[in-house]
Amino acid sequence: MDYQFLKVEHNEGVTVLKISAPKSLNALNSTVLRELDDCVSHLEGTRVLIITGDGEKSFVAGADISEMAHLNEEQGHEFGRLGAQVFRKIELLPFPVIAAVNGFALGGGCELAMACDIRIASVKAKFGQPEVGLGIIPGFSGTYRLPKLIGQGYAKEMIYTGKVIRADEALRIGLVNATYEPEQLMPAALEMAQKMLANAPIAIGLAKQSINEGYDLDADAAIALENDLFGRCFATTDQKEGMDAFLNKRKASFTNS
Ligand code: CO8
Repeated sequence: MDYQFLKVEHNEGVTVLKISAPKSLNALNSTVLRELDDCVSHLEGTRVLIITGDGEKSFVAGADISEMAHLNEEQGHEFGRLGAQVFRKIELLPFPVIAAVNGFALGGGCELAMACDIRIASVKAKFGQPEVGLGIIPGFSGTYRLPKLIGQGYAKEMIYTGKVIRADEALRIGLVNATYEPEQLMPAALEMAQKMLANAPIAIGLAKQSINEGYDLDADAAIALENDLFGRCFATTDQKEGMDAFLNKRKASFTNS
C-alpha cells in the first residue's frame, strides 16, 4: 500500500520504515499514526523492523502540535489513545524492532523510539519529553516506558524540566545502546538486523515475549513464564536444527518452523 507519510522498503526479511513528514520534522499527526498502525499490521515476511526518520534532521519531532492545539478533552483522550495503541502494537510485534534515531526524538518521537526493542542513535540525535512546556504530559506512554528504561529519578527530571539531551547523554543513561556518525547509523542498524536474521526466528520471538511480559510480573511468575516459553522451543524444527548443526559442526539453516 502507498502511504502519504511513510516510506517502506522490504529486503529479505528486513523492513525499513521511514516516517516522512518533511514540513513538520516528521511530526506525528493522526494520519501518520493511522498509517503506522496499518503498516505494522501488515508486515508478513518481516523478521526485523527498523524504524527511522526521513531526512537528516529529525527522527520524529513529536506529536503534531498544530493538530493538538485545537483538541478538547475528549479529543485529547482519543488522540493519546491512537498513538498509545499503535506504539503498543509495535512493542508487541513478534520480531525485533530497532529504532535508528537519526535526529530529533522529542515527545512522541522519544516515545516511539522507546516502544522499539532497541535504540541506536546518530551522534547528532537529541532526545526529550518537552510536553509540560506545552501544557500537557507525555501521552504516548512515555510516563510508563521512560522510567522503566532509565529509572524514575532521571525520567522525572527529563519530564518535569522538559530538557533536551544529546546522544552522548542518552548513551550514558542507557536510553540508547550505541551512537554512530550519521552516515554509519543505517549500516549499523542493518548489520544488527543481519546478526538477528542468522538466529532462529521463533526463539527470538519467544525471548521477546518472555522479556516483555516477564518484566511486569513478580519473580516467580516471570520465571514460570520463561520456563513455559523455553519448553515450547523444543516443539520447533529450528531447535532440532540449531542443536544438530552445533553437534555436527556446521552452520544452522533455520526455517522458522
Ligand atoms: N508539531 C508540528 N510541527 C512541528 C513540530 C511538531 N511537534 N516540530 C516541528 N514542527 C514544524 C515547525 O513548526 C516548523 O514548521 P514551519 O516551517 O511551518 O514553521 C518546521 O517543523 C521546522 O521546525 P523549526 O523551524 O522549529 O526547526 P528548528 O530546527 O528551529 O527546531 C525543534 C527544531 C527543536 C525540533 C523544534 O521544531 C521544536 O521544538 N519542535 C517541537 C518539539 C516538541 O515540543 N515536541 C513534543 C510535542 S508534544 C508530544 O509529542 C506529545 C506526545 C503525546 C501526545 C498525546 C496527545 C493527547
